[in-house]
Amino acid sequence: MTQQRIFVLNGPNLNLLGQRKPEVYGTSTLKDVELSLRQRAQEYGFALEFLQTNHEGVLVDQVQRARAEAAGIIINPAAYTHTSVALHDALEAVDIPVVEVHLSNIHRREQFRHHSFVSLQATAVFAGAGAYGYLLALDFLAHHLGEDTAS
Ligand code: CA2
Repeated sequence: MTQQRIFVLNGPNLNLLGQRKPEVYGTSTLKDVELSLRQRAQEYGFALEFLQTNHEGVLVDQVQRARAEAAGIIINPAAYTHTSVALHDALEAVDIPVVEVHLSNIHRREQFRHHSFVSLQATAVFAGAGAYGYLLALDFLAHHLGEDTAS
């Protein structure tokens, strides 16, 4: 049986994770996040595609790819969360579960971060759990997709 593929998409500036603003975003680097996700994905038997980009169009392209190639999407769209109708529209066209992740609790922050275009299309949202939110997202997908066999 071919492994189910999960796309993990990260938006602008998340490559800086662990280098600045630890009081807001924690001390884990994006590489740390990727490694812990890969370990957990292996336990579930998922194949993981992990990407960070600073470009909105690249995120849209990857969401369109995921339509055909993935069983689920985990996405931290970073600042595009609050601005991108293009991402909203791309996600609207996918039939697979979409889990939105934010390291910080966007609802405790500035007003402009309270609205998410992505949440309108998300199956589930995790915000404020730090890097652990990505693992929660994967656990949720495993449960949602009926693959919850990790010990
Ligand atoms: O809390 C989150 O995960 C965010 O998606 C992070 C975005 C922010 O625009 C969203 O409102 C909430 C910012 C990502 C930038 O990450 C940095 C990490 C370290 C240093 C500077 C930026």
